[in-house]
Amino acid sequence: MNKQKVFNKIVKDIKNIKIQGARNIAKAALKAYFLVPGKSSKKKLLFSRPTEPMMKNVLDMAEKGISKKEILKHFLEAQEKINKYVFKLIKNNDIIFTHCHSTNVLGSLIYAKKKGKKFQVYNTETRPLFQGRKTARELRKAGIEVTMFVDAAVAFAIEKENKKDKIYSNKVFLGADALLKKGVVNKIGSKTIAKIAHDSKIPVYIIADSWKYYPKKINLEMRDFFEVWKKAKKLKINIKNPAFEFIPKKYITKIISELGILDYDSFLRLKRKN
Ligand code: RUB
Repeated sequence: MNKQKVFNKIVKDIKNIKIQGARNIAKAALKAYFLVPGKSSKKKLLFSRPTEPMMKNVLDMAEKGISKKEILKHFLEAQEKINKYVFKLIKNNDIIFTHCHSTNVLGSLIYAKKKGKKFQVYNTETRPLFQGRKTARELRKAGIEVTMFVDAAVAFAIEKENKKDKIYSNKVFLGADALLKKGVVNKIGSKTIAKIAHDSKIPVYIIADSWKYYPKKINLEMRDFFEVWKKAKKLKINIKNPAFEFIPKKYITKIISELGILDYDSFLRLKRKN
């Protein structure tokens, strides 16, 4: 395949969520950009998923002449630091609740398991595209006990009330697509999860590479109806399929990035200083 064809395939795979999650998207976009550099390539890539500031941040760096190797090195080093911070947070017998598929979350859970922590994970299916299945598979492959819930069972899995058998989660780990001034953006469903956890006094940790920070407003992607129900159009039924939502910082206990385990405002202060 020539370079342009590979570039087009990467754009298509990002758009169709074959390549998903902020870090995988940023890495793939970087690969595509170095195959076919230039303003129009950057525009096409950014258009493929409009709620991915880390993709924008790395493409800006590439445009300024920072090498691919240097950028990729950051991802690796950031994850190693995140793993060590998350390790400190996980206690034996924890039940950690997560949503969608986040490489920052998964990487740190797998690291903790390898280093001997004993915990289990509750996760959601993450409709309509079932990224939760990918999460469950990867966790199982690493030997972690996983229990999956339909998205509508979030309160059941998290709330403490009436749970004599103690099956509720005691920590929530969410990834992020964008780290904004007033909170974070992550997969649709994340706000409900964070609110329920907050109301039940269960800590909500955002686990994310700090390069997802973005000081401006971003658009929240609205995806096609057919991902939810192909027949809807024929039946004249409207479908709304928002991909992401905003989680206000009042629901966030701490953010864990390569900069440390910080409350959200301290993270912002540090990020601005950088
Ligand atoms: C993925 C998603 C992930 C973040 C973080 O959504 O919401 O939690 O992107 O991922 P989608 P990572 O499947 O629609 O891309 O930690 O891998 O950067």
